[in-house]
Amino acid sequence: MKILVLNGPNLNMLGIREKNIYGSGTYDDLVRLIEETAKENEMMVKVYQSNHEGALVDRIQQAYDDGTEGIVINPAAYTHTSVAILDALKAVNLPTVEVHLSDVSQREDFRQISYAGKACVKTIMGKGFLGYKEAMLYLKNGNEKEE
Ligand code: CA2
Repeated sequence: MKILVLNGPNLNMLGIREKNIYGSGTYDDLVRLIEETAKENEMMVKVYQSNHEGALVDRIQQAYDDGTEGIVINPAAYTHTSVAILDALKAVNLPTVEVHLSDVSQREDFRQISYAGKACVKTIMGKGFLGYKEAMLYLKNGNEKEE
């Protein structure tokens, strides 16, 4: 299975600040976990991070015709603002899992809306880096691993 993992703005700063919220692992540590998970589960993965909304939209559109079979996305702050990312996810119509490192449901009011989440088959939050692993396994196996 070929999947795309997308990360939005500031996630490249992981492990540098706000460790109390996002943990002490760096972005490189996260990419390593994603690549190891892919290898262990015979998946092909591309990982992409951008601080730019349009670049994320472009990468989602690219997934439409490059053989991608599923998307894991943490749109970061664009989660709560971006109709463009929502529309791109709807346009490509690939199974997509939304991941958040923190439990956004317990945070500020402005984080309570997720536009991207409206196009996702599942949302995983508050599990740190392991949320990405769970999302990848969900795309591969569906609910099977969750019981
Ligand atoms: O919990 C998540 O994964 C979030 O998507 C992270 C976003 C936030 O805007 C969402 O509401 C929830 C922020 C990512 C910023 O990451 C930083 C990493 C290090 C230092 C500062 C920010």
